[in-house]
Amino acid sequence: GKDDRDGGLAVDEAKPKLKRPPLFKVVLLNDDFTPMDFVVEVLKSFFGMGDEQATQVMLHVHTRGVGVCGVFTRDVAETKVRLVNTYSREHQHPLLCAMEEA
Ligand code: TYC
Repeated sequence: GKDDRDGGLAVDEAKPKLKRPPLFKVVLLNDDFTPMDFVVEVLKSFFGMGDEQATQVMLHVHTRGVGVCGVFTRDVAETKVRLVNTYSREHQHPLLCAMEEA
């Protein structure tokens, strides 16, 4: 009860449900073939980055192998991954986008 005689352990104690949703990192993977300019355009178009940040992230992926494009809820992350991979395939580039729980 709210007088806390039960220490908040009563089975009828309703906890306010304010849980934050799980978040997912959307990442780009490096490859040997996708042009750097194409990766920069993807980061600008699908992730709202400016020229400078997009170039930094692209170079990070190029040198480290993987890099974070952004952190989103599950549905948004899934949609970003699908849109980027479809766009890359349409342009005959092997660029891979993926998601992982943050
Ligand atoms: N490694 C590519 C090249 O040298 C560039 C590249 C960067 C490709 C990032 C994919 O996610 C990537 N042209």
